[in-house]
Amino acid sequence: MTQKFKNYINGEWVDSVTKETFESRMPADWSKVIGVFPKSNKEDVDLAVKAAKEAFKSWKKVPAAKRGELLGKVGDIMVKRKEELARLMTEEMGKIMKEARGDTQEGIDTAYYAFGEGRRFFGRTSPSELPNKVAITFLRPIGVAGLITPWNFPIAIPTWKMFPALLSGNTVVLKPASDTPALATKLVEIMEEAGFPKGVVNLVHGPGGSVGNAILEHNDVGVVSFTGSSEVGRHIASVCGRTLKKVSLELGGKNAQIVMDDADIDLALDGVLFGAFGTAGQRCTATSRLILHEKIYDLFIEKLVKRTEDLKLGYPWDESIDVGPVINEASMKKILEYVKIGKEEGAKLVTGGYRYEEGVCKNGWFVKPTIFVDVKPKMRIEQEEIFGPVLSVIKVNSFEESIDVLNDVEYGLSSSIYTKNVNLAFKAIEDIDTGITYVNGPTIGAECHLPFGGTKNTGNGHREGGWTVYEIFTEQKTVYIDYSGKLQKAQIDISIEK
Ligand code: UN1
Repeated sequence: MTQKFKNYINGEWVDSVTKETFESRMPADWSKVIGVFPKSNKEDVDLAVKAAKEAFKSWKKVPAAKRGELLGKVGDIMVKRKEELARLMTEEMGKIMKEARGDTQEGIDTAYYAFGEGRRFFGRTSPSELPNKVAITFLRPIGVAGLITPWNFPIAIPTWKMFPALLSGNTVVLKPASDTPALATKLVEIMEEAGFPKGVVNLVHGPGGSVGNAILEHNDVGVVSFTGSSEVGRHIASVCGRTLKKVSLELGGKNAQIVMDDADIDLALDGVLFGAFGTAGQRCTATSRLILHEKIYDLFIEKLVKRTEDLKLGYPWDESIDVGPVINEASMKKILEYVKIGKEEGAKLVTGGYRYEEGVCKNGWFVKPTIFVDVKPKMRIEQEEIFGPVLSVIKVNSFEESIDVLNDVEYGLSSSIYTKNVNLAFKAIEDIDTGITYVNGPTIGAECHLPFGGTKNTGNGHREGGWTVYEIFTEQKTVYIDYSGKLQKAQIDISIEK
């Protein structure tokens, strides 16, 4: 019997108003249905926002330390259910078991960070420019937060947004990706078990076109946070511009790893294999370009191709597997379309480049890890986000050229340089225009307590993670307290009393 899932609105598990449904299936074996979910629309969003708006009245009054304690409890439950969540993630999203545990761990880390933040939800104090007067700032919640999350980190990213939003005193309406609704439901079940008051956390399943847009257009939603493509991000920003909502966007990437001629080659190889083919290349932070110094180019490629061909594809819940499927058929087709484009552009395909259908992989969306060499800057495969296991290798003859090539894309999320030369490492840190730079590490693997986000078309200037995500979900209140007992005029009473 196929499991039927529901929306969570005002503390109740409910069907959508229309009673329409959609399915979630396994990318590793498309014949298997994970469950059936409500295909919601604007009316469901209206109910969720109404509940969230009502709940906000009392939730904002709960002390931040107490809100944090609930999130700490969420972390504790996630620790207990880590294996179960990870296993479900291999089934519903398709990342391999080790990475699925990592994704869940990132959610646990985010919960405990928020727990701690509850006791250091600090404002500032400042002397006034006038005597006998002081100024204080407080962090305050915004109201209802509309959160639209992707499928590639189906536990971690909803926690990145929900936990700081809630700790800050907002209530939330979560619209998770339609490819991973069961995982979002499990997370909300855990939050229900932890004991959030009704209406504080709401979950509405369904398509971006109806549910997502209804959230963006709703007058009672005060802040929106979205992770996904730059194309959708532009649309979200324009609606939020028109409706004057605060909006935080985490969008595309075209991340590169540079390997200089003095680098530890085997270390750089381990890095690019993990960065390019981990999560089947479906991370915003994935390494999709490898920029090699000409002196090590041939040797590096020879070793890389061999190591890539050794990667094992199969069911992601099988612990011996290195690469799982991509998320769905449309995604696989898009990736294979880019392979075609790469060949037409004159890049040289040295391994992979096709759908892999051997053994257990026959019923899933598997793409053999793919490498193009002799890729030239400005080729489409070098510029556009592919979101799959496809790596473009570019040859350069100097450090300066490697930085120019790295920077010459519309995105600026993550980057990496392998070198033993400390001067080059620091120059790279200074000259690379991305939000994140790794030295002697791959482009993936950001930690939850540090700012996460990118420059240029990767976003609109906000940073999730760490302390910076709290800037997204709060308003500043500035308070002036005058204890002089007389009218003092700022900017006018400027003379110093003798
Ligand atoms: C993403 O792909 O949107 O840095 C998030 C990493 C992970 C998060 C990726 N911790 O690779």
